[in-house]
Amino acid sequence: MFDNLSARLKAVAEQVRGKGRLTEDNIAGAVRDVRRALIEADVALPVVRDFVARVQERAVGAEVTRSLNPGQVFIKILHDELTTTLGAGAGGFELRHQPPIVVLLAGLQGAGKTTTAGKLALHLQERDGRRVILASLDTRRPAAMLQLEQLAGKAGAGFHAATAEQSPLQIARDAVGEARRSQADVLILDSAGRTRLDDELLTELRTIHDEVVPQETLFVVDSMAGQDAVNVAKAFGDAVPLSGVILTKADGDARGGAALSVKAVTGQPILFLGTGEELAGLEVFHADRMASRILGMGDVLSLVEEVEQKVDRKKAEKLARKVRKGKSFDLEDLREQLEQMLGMGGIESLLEKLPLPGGVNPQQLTKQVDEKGLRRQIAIINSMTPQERRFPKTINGSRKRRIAAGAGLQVPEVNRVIKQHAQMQKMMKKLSKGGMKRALRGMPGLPGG
Ligand SMILES: Nc1nc2c(ncn2[C@@H]2O[C@H](COP(=O)(O)OP(=O)(O)OP(=O)(O)O)[C@@H](O)[C@H]2O)c(=O)[nH]1
Ligand SMILES: [Mg+2]
Repeated sequence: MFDNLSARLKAVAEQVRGKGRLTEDNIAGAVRDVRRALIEADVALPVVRDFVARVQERAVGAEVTRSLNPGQVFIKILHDELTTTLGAGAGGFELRHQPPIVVLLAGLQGAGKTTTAGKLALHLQERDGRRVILASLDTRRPAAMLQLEQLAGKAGAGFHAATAEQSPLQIARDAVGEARRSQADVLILDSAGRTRLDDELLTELRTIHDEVVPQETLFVVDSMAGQDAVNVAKAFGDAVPLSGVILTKADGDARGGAALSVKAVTGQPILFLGTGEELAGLEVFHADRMASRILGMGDVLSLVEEVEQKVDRKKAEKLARKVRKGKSFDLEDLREQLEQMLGMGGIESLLEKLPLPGGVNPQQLTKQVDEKGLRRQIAIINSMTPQERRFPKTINGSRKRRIAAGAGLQVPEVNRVIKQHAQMQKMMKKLSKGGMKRALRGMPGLPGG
């Protein structure tokens, strides 16, 4: 998401940075480029108008022209305004209400409600240690209940069983009863979607809402919806009081129009981003971090959090201890590191959060890191005996041929793994003398990078 907008805004920022002084003339040019970039990103027109007016006002004001470094000030203004437009404040939601907290998900058909219900359940259980029950109010699509039940199983959450003969209202009522009886912390209600916005859907939603009075009514919207999201959001917001937005499919190549428009229209912040089809594909949304990412300033905070979540902390600490004690880093350790890199999945999503220099495209970088390569290296290490992994020096020519054959690869690839390991071992030795502990905490060595 935001790839194109990001490239355009970075280019504007670059231009402004190049100017020794800002005049009203070149500010006007930059502001015009910003407007064009937003329109191309399919941001709703009123939002574009507001945004540009605020940037213009601040840029021609003393803020920029009198400062020593106008380029940086201009970027800061863009950053501030992007943050405001995306909805300042931290994402996620409050869990301070009296349990069971009822969360109602609403949105168009295919927006990602059911998937998001599963993701939220996993998130709440794993990150916040809450006990979650899922219930499907979708009595129209035959497979809908089964879909949610399976996701509940994967997420390790409870599931409220119902039948398609019951009314959505009845199911919602029963589910609240079950959540109370079983002392669940959170009940997530997944509602039915519709291809077109119709009154029947909205009336049903309002009835359910009025009956169960959820603490959170979240509008789930596909980021590909662009500024169309505005009309849909309005209609849903008129029917029920929304308390937040979840933007799905942010991993796709959406231009970002929905993300930048939806806060202005609903008045409610984006709380989470859906970033993939799997249950782990959910990120807490932070407007300021996203603004930094768009402007190429990197989102190092999110990166650190992601790595911390995905890396097996115990293993990382074990390795840190081992290296600290001066024990050698063997091929078993290398394999663990490679496996963790694979486990992090979507290396692209990590790269996107790094402050890469202008013109560097995370997608291209990802191609160079290729996961197949990682898998091949792991296969080679798997093909070794435990003894060989512990003492790589014993691996002679005939052993190399055996290892290569075992992995279905060539000897030069075995050599590469052994050489890479030797280099890492050297680096680890150096580190073990210096401030090793901090370097390794929560961060796997990135071999071969
Ligand atoms: N890439 C990607 N795909 C997603 C994401 N969220 C949902 N999907 C996919 O979008 C499709 C629709 O998702 P559902 O969760 O069934 O959508 P829904 O809103 O429940 O649909 P209805 O119940 O039919 O209204 C599925 O193929 C999901 O895998 C996401 O964040 N990223
Ligand atoms: Mg669904």
